[in-house]
Amino acid sequence: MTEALERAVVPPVSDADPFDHDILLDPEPLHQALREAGPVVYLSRYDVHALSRYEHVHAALLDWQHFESGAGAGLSNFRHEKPWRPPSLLLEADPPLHDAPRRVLREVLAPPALRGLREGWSAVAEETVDRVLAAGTEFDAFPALAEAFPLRAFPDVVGLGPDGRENLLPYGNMVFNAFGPRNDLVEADAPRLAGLSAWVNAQCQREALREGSFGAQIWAAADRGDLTYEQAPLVVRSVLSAGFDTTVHGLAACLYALAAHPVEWQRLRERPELARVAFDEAIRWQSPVQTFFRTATADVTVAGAVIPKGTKILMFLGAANRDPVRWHDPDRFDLTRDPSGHVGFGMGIHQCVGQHVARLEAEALLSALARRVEHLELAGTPRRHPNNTLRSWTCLPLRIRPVA
Ligand code: PQP
Repeated sequence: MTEALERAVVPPVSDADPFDHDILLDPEPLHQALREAGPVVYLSRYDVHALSRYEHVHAALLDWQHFESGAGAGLSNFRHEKPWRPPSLLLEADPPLHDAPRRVLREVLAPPALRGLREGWSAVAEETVDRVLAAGTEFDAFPALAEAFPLRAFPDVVGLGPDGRENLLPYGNMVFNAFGPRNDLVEADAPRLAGLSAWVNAQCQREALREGSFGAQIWAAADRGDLTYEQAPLVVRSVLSAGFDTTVHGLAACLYALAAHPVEWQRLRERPELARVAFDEAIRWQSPVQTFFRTATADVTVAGAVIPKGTKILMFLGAANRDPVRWHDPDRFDLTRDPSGHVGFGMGIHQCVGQHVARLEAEALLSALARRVEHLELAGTPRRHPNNTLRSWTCLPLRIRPVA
């Protein structure tokens, strides 16, 4: 035996199903068990290796040369299985193909490009909060705030017409289920797949997008030769796939965190400039995007364990974001900590290109709420909705005391 083989570590095996409903609804016990079992755990049900400690998730996200996205960011391996739709030029691509679409979208969604949105979004947020307050002191914040605000703020900016916007969230829900195994959640989406895809694909066409909008700017990049005309609609599709459910459930996570921690709500009211920290801490604490896969481009050794070439690696972002080795008192939602470095937006070349949009939405909504609401608390048990990737919500009952 060679020395290298003698030193190879055989990773522990788990038959847990991370995509089981009960685990999707309450993933922390599995996360803890996986982190404690070892840096690499073999998940026998899916024939994949899992990473759940911060150090190893972080390192894998940075190492795109060994952990590729081009074979799909879900369980399905695009080298062997036909993807359910043409692969994303951003999420499901590697350099060099990834570079041009990424550069174009980064410029469209960059902080300077978003500056002009702040005032309008603050007004939309105030109006959204006012409507809620007019209706009483107890309400379901999931539809009334977490869904309502992004759907009022972002579709116009993307350039969508008025019709069919009710398809946005179901389409995203389907996209995020599709990264998981072909389980009951994917089956449940199947009847709507063709209809939702047809609507989304139609909105990606140049004629469907308002002049000057983000969508139009993506097409203008094709006019400049920064993208091909075949690529432009797919980059718009990425915005439609990624831009709605993510912020809806991210905002829901943030509202839940603040309602469940009244002391932190007071802190935010006293220092409204903490809105962005509150959002990032909520992203760390809840990890709205729970998991993504990569594929090994070679036999890759992680902490002594060999992950065979061509196999999938499941990265538990939510587990890394609560790794006690990286975070002090990780289960605590705490506005006095510095949450930067969390992997809730990923890390490395695929790190969320929409994160500035998400933060601006959160800042607008939280600021409007903090100005008008003195006290915030849960008025009942929040309900989650299982999704193979997104930590999703369906009901978030809140009780508030408005500012006198
Ligand atoms: C979490 C891109 C990004 C964004 C796509 C696509 C879909 C989802 C996401 C995941 N995503 N934040 O279709 O290009």
